[in-house]
Amino acid sequence: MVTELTYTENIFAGTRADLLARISQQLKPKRFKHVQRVEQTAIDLAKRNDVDLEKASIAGLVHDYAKQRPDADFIAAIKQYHLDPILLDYGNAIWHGVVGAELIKHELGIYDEDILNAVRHHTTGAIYMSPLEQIVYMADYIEPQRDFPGVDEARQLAKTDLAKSVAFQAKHTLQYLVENGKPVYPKSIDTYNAWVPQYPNV
Ligand code: DGI
Ligand code: FE
Ligand code: FE
Repeated sequence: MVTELTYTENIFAGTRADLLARISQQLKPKRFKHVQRVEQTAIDLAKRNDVDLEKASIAGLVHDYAKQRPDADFIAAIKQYHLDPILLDYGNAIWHGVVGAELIKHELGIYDEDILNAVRHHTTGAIYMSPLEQIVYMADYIEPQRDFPGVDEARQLAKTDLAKSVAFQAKHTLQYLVENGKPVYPKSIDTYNAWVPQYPNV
């Protein structure tokens, strides 16, 4: 069952349908469906963790807003908004969250810092993540179409112990990056150190 929240908090200047229309202009159909599944998963986790449902809905819907933007848009935004120039050494995988949050702020007029941080941190995690940030990080990882070894364990953990599930994702994603010889963004290592040793058996 799809939850279509009625927005009342004025976080976004429009209805949920208005927000969906803005996002659908940015994303191909497959990615647009993904963000709607992440929204629904985030709402479910928000209910379980007493987190604001409207924020979960908006954060889930916008988390990949910038995923299909050309590299030039991100490079321009890194310079225009004086973001850390180290970002220039990375690519879309890191930019669409960290830099995407600035595009969401300026293009969609969403200024809620908890939502913006949830977008900024949805790929790499962070040392500190609010409950909303943890929810978006996990919802993206476990939405119903995700299929990888361990996803069912991640889904179970996310429902019962959100912080422990964050540790699970941080550990397994770092393991995946190392095993595949991918560059590791330093903040991904910070996330690992901050979350995993508390749960050594995840
Ligand atoms: O945008 P999505 O595909 O929905 O999901 P995402 O934003 O969580 O991106 C997932 C990908 O990002 C996944 O293939 C792992 C990759 N990733 C996560 N941390 C890092 C990373 N890639 C690199 N190169 N470095 C990282 O630290
Ligand atoms: Fe993403
Ligand atoms: Fe995503």
